[in-house]
Amino acid sequence: MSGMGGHAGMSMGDGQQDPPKKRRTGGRGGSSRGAAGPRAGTSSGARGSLDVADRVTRPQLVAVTTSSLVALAAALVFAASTVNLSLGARDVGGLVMPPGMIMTRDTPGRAMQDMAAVDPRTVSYRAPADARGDQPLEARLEGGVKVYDLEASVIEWNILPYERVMAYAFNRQVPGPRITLVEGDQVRFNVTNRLPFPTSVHWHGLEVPNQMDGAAEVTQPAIAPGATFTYAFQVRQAGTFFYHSHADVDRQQALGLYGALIVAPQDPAQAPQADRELVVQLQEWNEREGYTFPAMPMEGVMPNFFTINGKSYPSTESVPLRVGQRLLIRFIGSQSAFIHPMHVHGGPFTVVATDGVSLAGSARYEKDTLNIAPGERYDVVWTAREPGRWLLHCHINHHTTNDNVEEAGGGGLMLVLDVSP
Ligand SMILES: [Cu+2]
Repeated sequence: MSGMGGHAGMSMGDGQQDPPKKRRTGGRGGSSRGAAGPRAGTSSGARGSLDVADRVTRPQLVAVTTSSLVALAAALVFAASTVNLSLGARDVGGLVMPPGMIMTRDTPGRAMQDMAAVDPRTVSYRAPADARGDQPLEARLEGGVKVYDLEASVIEWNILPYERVMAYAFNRQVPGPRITLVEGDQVRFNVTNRLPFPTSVHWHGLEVPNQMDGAAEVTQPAIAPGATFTYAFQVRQAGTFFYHSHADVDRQQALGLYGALIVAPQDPAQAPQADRELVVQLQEWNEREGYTFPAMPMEGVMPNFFTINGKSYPSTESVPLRVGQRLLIRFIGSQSAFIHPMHVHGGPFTVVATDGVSLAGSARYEKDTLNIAPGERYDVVWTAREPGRWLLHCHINHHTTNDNVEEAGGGGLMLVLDVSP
């Protein structure tokens, strides 16, 4: 168009006088059309006809507006029928969801927060690769009361030398430290919350005053980040118990907020007779692409790692025994989601207590496989009959693999009872 305008200007202007210069002048005229245009009648005539062509008619305007509105409405209807328009960045901003997880359009933001990966930015401590959980925690005596300090935080934890998870942990270990008490003890637990969200602690199986029961939003407000709550009570039972988070529990306990609480009877003769003890605390893990997700029933996502006392076989502890020795095994259903039929090779064991209640002699029974459901505890006594490496393992065979792979004869929920002659 500018070329045409330039030529039109040239023919009416200086064209006749000097043809050789015409191109140059015309060139300039074309580039400064604003000045040349108004003087050139033909040029302004051409513009007038263009304006007429550009003029929008009312039917055109109506047609374009209507089709735009229809397209906008269709897009909204399509979006509303395929995605959840009620979710906002405030609900899901920064969340990493498990790969393969099935999410429908009515999955609420709160549910997504519950199932999302541990945020790596919240990790405040990286445990040494060979660190062990379930370490004894010593009490501080204050006026006859046994005082314990528990602190919850987000840590990195090795379940295998090559497999590091992000965990929620008491006192920077998975499981949390072992509390050993005697029936009748007065105890005080100062629980400090170093997690970036509220938590609480429940004393599973213990008879405590209701306000000490630790059920967040039911018996107490959850402990805010940075705050400390003190639980104080007298221990009136003896047996195998455990403690665990009771706030957002399907996420927090599944990610490691639990620990053993063993209470010895006042009369040692009432304790199960054994030469050695083994505490077995179970846990499932969802570890995918470097992210740790809480192990809970999620559509499309199953746990792929399993631990006894915070380690997967072959990193689980081996238990040295001699032929004839009796091993007291305290199974604790500290896992969150699945049932584990725990089996011991080399002969049956005797169940001597269930859920912290000692069984009378006539009620004791023999088993070699025991279903350990979440929350349950079983005390069993196993006698080493023959020398050798005897396995203790879950009999859901997938639970004795590490990310579906067997190494050194198994994985996950498995350990060796190493009996020498
Ligand atoms: Cu299992």
